[in-house]
Amino acid sequence: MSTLGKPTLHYLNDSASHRVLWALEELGVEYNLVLHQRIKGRSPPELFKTHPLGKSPQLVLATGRVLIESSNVIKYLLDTYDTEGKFRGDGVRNDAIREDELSDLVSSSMNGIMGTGVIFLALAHASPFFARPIMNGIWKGLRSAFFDAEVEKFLSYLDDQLKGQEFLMGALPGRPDFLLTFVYDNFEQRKLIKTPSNYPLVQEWSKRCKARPAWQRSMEKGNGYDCSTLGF
Ligand SMILES: N[C@@H](CCC(=O)N[C@@H](CS)C(=O)NCC(=O)O)C(=O)O
Repeated sequence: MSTLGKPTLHYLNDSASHRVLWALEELGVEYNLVLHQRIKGRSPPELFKTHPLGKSPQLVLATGRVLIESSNVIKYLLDTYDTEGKFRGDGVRNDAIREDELSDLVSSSMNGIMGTGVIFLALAHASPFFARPIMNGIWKGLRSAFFDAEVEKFLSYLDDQLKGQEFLMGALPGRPDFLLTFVYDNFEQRKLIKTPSNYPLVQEWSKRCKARPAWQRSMEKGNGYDCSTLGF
């Protein structure tokens, strides 16, 4: 740790950066934390001083290099600090290919579906009152034609992947678990899952993540994590 220097996490309230904060706590990394507050749902100007995209999370290494994209940041943290591979699975079912595959599934495929839901909810919310019924009608149609079935497919798949193990990578949370929290919390808290009880193992998994002392420390250290708000 001392030879590397402390990395600095730029954390935005109610955002994907929470999963990096949780990972830092799980791994016992010494780090600096800079808390940013959304302005009208978006990043404040300070986040653009460290990276031109102004997104969060951003992890600034002691060398000054700035890492972005949660999956990339968490992979860096695991590669650097999980020297015994405790959070990388037992190597049998839970191997490196599974770690990449499930991480991509969560942060690309599922995140894309989640984004569609978030945009439609925001559009309905921002529409003038007379246009709202039309937007809500379009959203309802999209849900029954496509969205609900996609969510169902992904959550059923993950439920199956959790059979016989507590986390997606085994006995401890791994990269896909860190990533999934934000995506699942968005689906769940924004009421985008038609029948949450159809995925009992995912529901238990979510409770298990939040019961971990490292999760609780991350909640105390951050400046809020509520996915039901209408920010981007
Ligand atoms: N794919 C990126 C997403 C980063 C991202 O879009 N973060 C959002 C918060 S969830 C953000 O910074 N939003 C503020 C804005 O764009 O103004 C990741 O996984 O880290």
